[in-house]
Amino acid sequence: MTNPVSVTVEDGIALVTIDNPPVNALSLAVRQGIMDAVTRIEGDASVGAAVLACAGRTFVAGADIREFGKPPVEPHLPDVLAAIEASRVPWVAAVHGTALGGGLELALACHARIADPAAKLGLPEVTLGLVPGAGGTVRLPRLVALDDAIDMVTSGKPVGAKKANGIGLVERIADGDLLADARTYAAELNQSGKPEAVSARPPREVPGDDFWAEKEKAIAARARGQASPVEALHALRDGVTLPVPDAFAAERARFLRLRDSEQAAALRYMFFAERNTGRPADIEGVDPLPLDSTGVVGGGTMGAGIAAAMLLAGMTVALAERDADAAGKAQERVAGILDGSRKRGLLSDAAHDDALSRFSAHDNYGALADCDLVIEAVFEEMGVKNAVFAELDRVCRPDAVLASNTSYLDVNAIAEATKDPSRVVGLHFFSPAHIMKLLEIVRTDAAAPTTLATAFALAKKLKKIPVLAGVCDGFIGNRIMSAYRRECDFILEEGALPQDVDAAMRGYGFAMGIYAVQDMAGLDIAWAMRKRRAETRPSDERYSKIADRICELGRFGRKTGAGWFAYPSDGAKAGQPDPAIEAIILEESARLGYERKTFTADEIMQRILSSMQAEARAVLDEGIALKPSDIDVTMVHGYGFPRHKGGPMFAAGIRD
Ligand code: 3H9
Repeated sequence: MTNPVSVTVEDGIALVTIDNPPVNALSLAVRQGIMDAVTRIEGDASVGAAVLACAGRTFVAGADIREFGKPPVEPHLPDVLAAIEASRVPWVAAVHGTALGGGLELALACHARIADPAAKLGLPEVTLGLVPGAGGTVRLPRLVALDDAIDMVTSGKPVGAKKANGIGLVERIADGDLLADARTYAAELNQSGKPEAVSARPPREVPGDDFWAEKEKAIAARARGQASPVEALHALRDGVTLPVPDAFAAERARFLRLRDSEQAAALRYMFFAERNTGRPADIEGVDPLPLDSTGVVGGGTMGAGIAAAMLLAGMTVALAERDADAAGKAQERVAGILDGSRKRGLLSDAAHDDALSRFSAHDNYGALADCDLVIEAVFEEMGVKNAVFAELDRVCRPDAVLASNTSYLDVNAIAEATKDPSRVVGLHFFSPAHIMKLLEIVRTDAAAPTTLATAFALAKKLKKIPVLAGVCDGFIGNRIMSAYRRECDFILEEGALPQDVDAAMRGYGFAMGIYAVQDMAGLDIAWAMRKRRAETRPSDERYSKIADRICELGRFGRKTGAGWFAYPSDGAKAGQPDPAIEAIILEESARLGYERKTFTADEIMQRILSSMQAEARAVLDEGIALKPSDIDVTMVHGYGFPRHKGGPMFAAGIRD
C-alpha cells in the first residue's frame, strides 16, 4: 500500500500532505503516516515548522467511518494528535473543504490554524451517535467561548471559515493561495516561537452546575431520545472541569462506549444508506438532459416550493398557471420563499436577486416550449393531471422530460395521456420542497433510461436524496404511511385516543404524531382517496369510519381550525384534545362492539411498527422498492421516522 502521507521540506518548512481520496478520512494508514511524519520532522534539525495540509477536494473529513464496526487498531488518533502537540516545532493546519470530526480534532492539535475562506469546520460526531473521540471536547472550549463549543458539539453543525475566525477557532483566513499563506504563517511562527499547545491553555469559561443543568434540559428536549447530544454536553463539561489527562481519558471512554451502541449502529447505517440509494442498472452511462431550463405547472404550495428548490440550485424556472391572477399569486409565493431564505441568512442579497431573476410566472404554457424538464404540481386528481399532460405533450419539446409530482396516483395512467409515455416520470417531492431532502423517483413501465437519468441528475443538482420507487398507490412512503395510519385508527377504535397515539410516537422519537401531522397536511386529500377506493375495497376488509366522520363535519385540520384536534384561535401551536372527537371515537368503538382497553405507549408503538414493517415487506416483495435501506431512507427523510432508530426495516433487523 502506498503511504497516503508525504513530507517535503523547503526552506526549513515541512509540508505534510495527506492524500487519501475521496475525503482524506483518518484510516489506519493515514494515522500511521502522520505518526511517521512527526517522527521524521522531530529527527530533522533543518525543519523549523510544519504545515499540515490535504490533497484533493477537502481537508480530513473525519475518522474512517467504515472502521467503526471493528476493534480500534494502533496508532490511535488521540496518540497521533498528542505527538503533534508535543512536537518541538510549530504545526500549522491549512484547512480547505471540510475539516470534520477527527479532521477538526487534528487541526486543533496543531499549534495554529489557517483556513480557505470557503472552508467549513465542525464536529458532526453526534450525527453518528458519537461524541468526539480525539480531544475535541477538551481542546475546542480552550479556543472558543463555551456557548459556541456547546453549539458545535451538540448540534454537529459545521461553521464557515469566517465565523470560525470570528469565534477564535482559526487564527487566520487565507488571502490567496492557502498553501503559500500557510507556509508564510509557519515561517512567522518559526521566528516568533511556538504557540502554547491548545490543551495546555486554560478553558475559556468554567461555569457552575446550574449552567450545565439548564443546557442539558434544552438539549435533551431537542434530541427526542437520541443519546449523543447530551453525552456530548457531558463530555464538554468534563473537558473544562477535569484535569486535562482525565478529561481526555473520559472523552475517549465515552466515545468507545457510544461507538458500540445501537443508536450509533443505526446512524452509521443511515449515513451509508443515504449515500447508496438505488439507481437502476440500465441508466449507468446514460446522459441526462442538461436541465438548463425547467418548467413547473401549478404555483400552489408544492409548485412554488419545487420552483424555489430549482432556483436555489441555480436553475432557470418558468412556471405556468391557468390565469394571470394565479400566475401573480405564484410569483408572490416563490418570492416569499426566497425572501424567507434570505431573512434566515441562507442566501445573500446578491444570490437572492440572482435566483429571483431566473424565475418567471405565466398565464399560459408557451414559456415551457423549450424546457428540458417540466414538473406538474397541480390538483391531485387524475382528470386534471391528464389534461395537463395532454397539453404539455402538445407544447413541450418532443425530447423534454415530463414529470408529475403526484403523491399517490398511477403515473402509468398519467403517462398514457401523452403520445410518448417513455418521457414521463413521477417526482414525488415532500413539503416544503425547497427544504426536505427526499425525492421519490417513480419509474413508469415505459420510462426511457434518459428520462430516469434526468430525474437522478435533477436530484443531484437539488442535493436531494433520490429513492427509486415503482408505480403503486402511494409509492413507497405514502403507501406505508397509509397502512400505519389505518392501524392507528384501529387502535383508536380499540381504546386509545389521538393524543395517546401521538404521545407514543413522540416518545419513540418522531417529531410529531400521525394525527398532528394529518391536521397540518389537511385531511381532505386522503378522504378523497378513500372515497375513490371505496368501490374496490373488499367488503370484508376492516375499515375505520372515524376519519370519514371527522371530514364529514368539515374538519379538515389546521386550515379549517379543527381536525383530529381543536385549534383554538388563541394562537396555541399545539392542537388541543377535543371532546367532540372523543365522542365520535367512543361511538365507533360501541358500534363495533369493542370493549375499550388501555394501551401503553410501547403497545401502541409495537402496533405501528408491525404495520409499517408488514407493508414495507409487501413493497419489497412487489419490487416497488429496490432494497430495505431505500425504505428506511424514505421513512426517515419523508415521514419523520427517528434517524437514530435507523428506519423500520433496520428496527426489524432486515438488511439489504
Ligand atoms: C469522527 O471523526 C470520530 C472522531 O472524533 C474520533 C476518532 C477517534 N469515512 O458524502 P459524500 C465517503 S466521526 C469513510 O458523497 P460530499 C462516502 O461514503 C466522523 N467514508 O460527498 C462517499 O463514499 P462513496 C466525523 C467516508 O462531497 C464518499 O466518501 N465525520 C467518510 O457530498 C463521498 O462522500 C463525518 O461525520 C468518512 N468519514 O460530502 C463526516 N466521509 O463515494 C462525514 C465520507 O463510496 N462525511 N465518506 O459513496 C460527510 O459529511 C461528507 O461525506 C462530506 C463530503 C461533507 C465530507
